[in-house]
Amino acid sequence: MRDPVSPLYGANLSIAAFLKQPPEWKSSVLGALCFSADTAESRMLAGMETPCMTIPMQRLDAGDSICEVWHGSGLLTQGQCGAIHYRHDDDVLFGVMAVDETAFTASTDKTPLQQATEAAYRQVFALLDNLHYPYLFRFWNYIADINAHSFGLERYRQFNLGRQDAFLAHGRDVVGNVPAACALGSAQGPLTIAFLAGRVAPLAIENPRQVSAYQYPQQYGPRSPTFSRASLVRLGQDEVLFVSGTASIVGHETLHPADVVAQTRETLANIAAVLEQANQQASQPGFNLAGLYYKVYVRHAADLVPIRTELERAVGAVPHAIYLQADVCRQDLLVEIEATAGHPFFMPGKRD
Ligand code: 3EB
Repeated sequence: MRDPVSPLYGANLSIAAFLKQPPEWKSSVLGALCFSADTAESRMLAGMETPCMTIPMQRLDAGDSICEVWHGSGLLTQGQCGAIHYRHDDDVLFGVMAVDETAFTASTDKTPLQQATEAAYRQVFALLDNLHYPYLFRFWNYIADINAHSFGLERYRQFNLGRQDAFLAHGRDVVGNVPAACALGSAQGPLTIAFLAGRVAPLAIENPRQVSAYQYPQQYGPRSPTFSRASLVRLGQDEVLFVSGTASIVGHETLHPADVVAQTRETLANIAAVLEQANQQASQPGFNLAGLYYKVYVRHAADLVPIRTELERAVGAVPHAIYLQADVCRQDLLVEIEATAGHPFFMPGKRD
């Protein structure tokens, strides 16, 4: 079970189990990201007071739906501001938003998705400025048809334009001190964004094997993606590490196109390198592959078994991992893996 003094911790459980938790348990929930919900579950989640984001991605390793639930501590306050639903305690704020890009019309210089992204991120930054949670720990980004091209540009690249413009508009750093993130493609649905922010600055961690994403060259799009490889957050005695979506990229290039096993190995070598950097900065170094809670985004469902086999081999045990079918933000990437570490996760009843 968790350390009872931990001010921020997560839990992974099915949506059915989440909905059935007692009120005392739910009262400390800041919010949740829910995957593989059926129609009835989506309706129930939408009716909850807690900010819950549903992402239309199929879970591959089990029939169950899955919720990543973040708990805070003490008195929680919730609210709604524009498209954002949020809940916070004294230290941490969790927010979710869904933005329909069809509400925007293409202008001469900005595509609808770019405008939707910029508007969404500007709303996040304005809210965090107003409520005094200025430091972003982590973003989750889900974009329909992420690899499709429109207006002469891949949609992920349109997203990167809007995201960076919002950072710049709010005077935020676009290199160095930037949050951890992931960006995945779903088959349909609005632009969906979740975030965790707080009142202490996290440490942004980079990977010496990789060019920082915010320094990717122009060949990957007119604007570089604005994220760090990981963020290390110190909250009281606890340290929580958010490892961004990680893929088979060395330097700035995709390695092992069309080889899912080699891509998974390279991805895990990247995560191991990020952990090594984190351990150099952590007050309690001890992050390791076996201690992570993984979310594995698999482009082709048929690749589940080889990816899972490689992850188990690298971890040396059965990892805490959830596998979801998703598109990854470069056409040649077959897998992307994100993770959380610290001692932040526990499972009510069972592990994973
Ligand atoms: C990469 O390393 C893979 O645009 O927010 C991973 C994590 C990736 C976050 C983002 C993109 C993002 O470039 C893709």
